[in-house]
Amino acid sequence: MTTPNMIHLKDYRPPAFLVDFVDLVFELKETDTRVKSTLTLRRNPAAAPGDAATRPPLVLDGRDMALVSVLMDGRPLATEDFQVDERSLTLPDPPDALTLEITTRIQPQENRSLEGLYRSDGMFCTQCEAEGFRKITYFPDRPDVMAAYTVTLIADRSKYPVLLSNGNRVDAGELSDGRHWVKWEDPFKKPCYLFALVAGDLFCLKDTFRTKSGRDVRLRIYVEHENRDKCDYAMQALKKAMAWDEKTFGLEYDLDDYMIVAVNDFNMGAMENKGLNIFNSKFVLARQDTATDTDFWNIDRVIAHEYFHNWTGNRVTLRNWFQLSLKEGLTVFRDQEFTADITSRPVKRISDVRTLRSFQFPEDAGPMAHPVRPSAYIKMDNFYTVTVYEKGAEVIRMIHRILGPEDFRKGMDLYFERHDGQAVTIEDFVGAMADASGRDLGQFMLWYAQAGTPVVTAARAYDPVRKTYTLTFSQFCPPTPDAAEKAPMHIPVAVGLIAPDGGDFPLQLSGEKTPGPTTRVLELRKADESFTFVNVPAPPVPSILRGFSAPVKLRAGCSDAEVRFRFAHDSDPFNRWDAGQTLFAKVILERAAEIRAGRPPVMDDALVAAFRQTLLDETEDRAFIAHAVTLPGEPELATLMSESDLIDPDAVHQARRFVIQTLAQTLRDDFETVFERNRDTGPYRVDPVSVGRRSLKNAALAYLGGLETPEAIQRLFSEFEAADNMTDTMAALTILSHIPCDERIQAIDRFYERWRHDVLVLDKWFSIQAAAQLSDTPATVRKLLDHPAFSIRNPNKVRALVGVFCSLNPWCFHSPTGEGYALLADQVAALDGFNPMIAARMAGMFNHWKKYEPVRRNLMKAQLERIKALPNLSGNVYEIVSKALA
Ligand code: 0A1
Ligand code: ZN
Repeated sequence: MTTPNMIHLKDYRPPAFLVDFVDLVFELKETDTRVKSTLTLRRNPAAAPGDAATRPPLVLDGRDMALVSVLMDGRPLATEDFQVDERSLTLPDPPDALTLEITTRIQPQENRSLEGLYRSDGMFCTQCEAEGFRKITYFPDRPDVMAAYTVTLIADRSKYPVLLSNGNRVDAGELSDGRHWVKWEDPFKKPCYLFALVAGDLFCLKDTFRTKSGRDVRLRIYVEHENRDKCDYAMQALKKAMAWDEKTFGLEYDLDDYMIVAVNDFNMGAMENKGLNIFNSKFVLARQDTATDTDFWNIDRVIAHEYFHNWTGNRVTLRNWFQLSLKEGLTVFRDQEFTADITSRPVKRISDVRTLRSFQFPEDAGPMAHPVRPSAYIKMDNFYTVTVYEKGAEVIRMIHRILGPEDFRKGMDLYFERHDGQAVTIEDFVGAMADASGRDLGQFMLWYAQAGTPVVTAARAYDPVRKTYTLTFSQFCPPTPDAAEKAPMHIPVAVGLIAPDGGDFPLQLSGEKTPGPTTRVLELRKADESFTFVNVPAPPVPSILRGFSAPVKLRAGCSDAEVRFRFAHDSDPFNRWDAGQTLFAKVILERAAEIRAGRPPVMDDALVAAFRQTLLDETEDRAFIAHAVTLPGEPELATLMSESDLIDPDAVHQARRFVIQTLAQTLRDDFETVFERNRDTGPYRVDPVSVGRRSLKNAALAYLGGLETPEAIQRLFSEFEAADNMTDTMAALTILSHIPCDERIQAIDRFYERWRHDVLVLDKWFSIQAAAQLSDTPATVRKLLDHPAFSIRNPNKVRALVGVFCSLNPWCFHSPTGEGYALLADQVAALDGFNPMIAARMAGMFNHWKKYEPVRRNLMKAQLERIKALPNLSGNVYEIVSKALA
């Protein structure tokens, strides 16, 4: 194959033509949809004009469709006046202002890529971000071309009674042949990636929201009729998000209608199309018996995320795709804050950092490492990453921390005041923050330009005579494929000093007249830097990087005793949790080393004591305790192991199991106590207290189940049978799924029988089996690929079975037989023919092959080479595997 083209940020040029108005008419038919697009275009005054000979042509993007006709200013174009190829339609010498009427034909029924216009179950829907609009009609498909749209949808009335597009419904009518039509108008200029349409026979849940200025917004959630009783929670989530954005950022909704449609076939989580969000049904549909606590909170999170995009993404959009984190990092930060406010702030922080460390840190240390603002891509779809989203949110969080909440809010206000209605860059955002606060964020911009996770080392010195305490930091950012040398960054490090009695010392930096608060943000800017605190009466235990104030790896050089002390006393809940994780990881990796050396592992008694103290702490939030007694997962442990050694998934797995079982045996009575104490007999509710109780109860159950005794198995089975909600059902079933026994098989079968008609619940059924830590899991997953309820066309199914197996069950995926690897490569090959985006996501699971011991490394390499040699490989997969192999 020919090597696909790289697109570079440095090559960005403003568009040669702007589009002011777009009128679209869709005649929707399953196999042959006709799209008539009327564009009002003019030369962009801001683009390089060129002279008569070099005036840029008008190039419209388009692919996978048939061109029926092109009219310019009402007259058919002669064939010599334009060119069409696989990727574009070009008018070499158009006038400075023109209208084009372009008619195309597309085949939604055949579209399995789930971008552009496609069918999901019985409905039509669209997905245009990033570059799907070009599969609908010829258009300058780039986010800096913003236009006002009118859209008319024509379809069979009985099959498609509901016809939706962006903005306001302005007109409708009947046709004589059983078809009807609806016309929509979106008054806000938008890039074409925010265009959407939906047609189907759908149930509609209605509500209203009164905005702070007193306008009533009509809220609508559209779902398939069978799901009508599963959308109430999503509606409440939407109203919470709308109220929160008004209160927190003063941002009000701008249209009279807000619509959400749930579809089963969707490549990502959801999409923020103006006024018409399209959602993966997994983030809309929930009932206590079908969805877990995590599912409910994910609905809050994703509904809020898409709603928040209306300002951060839609009203102010991107100049080019390199700026993706401008909308995504900022919107993730906003949804994180929302969740923190409606649930528990410390627990939310802990779970976000868990995600960051388990997925983003490895990405930043692997072949796909890229800055929060990438500088080049082959396929933009490959850059919807944890780096752009989650690290991007961390970068915003650091600005928030450096400026403080008031100045951050002023910066947001200034950003909207300056840029509403524009397509802008990350510089514009950071510039507004700098100007509103008077802070210099010049060096801070490196966070957007440098890939890799910085390592911050802290050394300390206490002077008992002067009563001073000096912290000396050094920072180093490891090389990544894009750059060997990195400059020092501007890193906010929140610090506290813990007194011997467990309380915090007030902090007074040398040069300050009076002591300040007990947590201070130190701003590192140099490779090496010291900060001295005065009036420190006794040697403290330092608590560094409180609240995980920067996405770095901290090396604080603390003794085990100091870390245990922080695990018991740190007033910062994040650092308290983190101290526990540090202890657990160390203990597990030491046991792994013993196992590899052929020595029997031995448990650390001090750790057991510290664990017990936390487990039984009744003063703390239960959700926090549940996190604090949950050991780091195998993926995170593998990453830690890779920092000093090659990864041995067997040793990691055995060591972690050994620690779990030892804790379970030693603290059995305590786990029983915690389990009983947190049984909730009241009605199911999704408030933070109830969720916390359930999570701690189920954490205790997991340890007790780990004993694998007949009584433990019986208990799990009866918990599974008795559960009145999906959280408890899944908790018991998950624990049982790792134990080879008849009850396991029975429970899995019963679950299937009960839920065989619910596609979303069946995803859980697939995931449970894919995540089971049993030696025959690779074979089971193979078999499940042929199960009638599995469909490789449905991304949720692929993620539930293949994705979960490869990313959440490393011990089985990395089976030294290589069956897991072959299975993944087969699926990549099968997917690439029709859904390259999902194929590339799956291919990315091989990214860390070089970090594994030689047997596995070679097996993975062979599969990567096999994929790379496939005929007609997509650009998406090519980009991933060629980087992995480089
Ligand atoms: N903007 C969406 C994410 C998204 C990206 C691409 C998609 O299709 C390929 C769909 C959704 C968000 O951040 O929620
Ligand atoms: Zn987003």
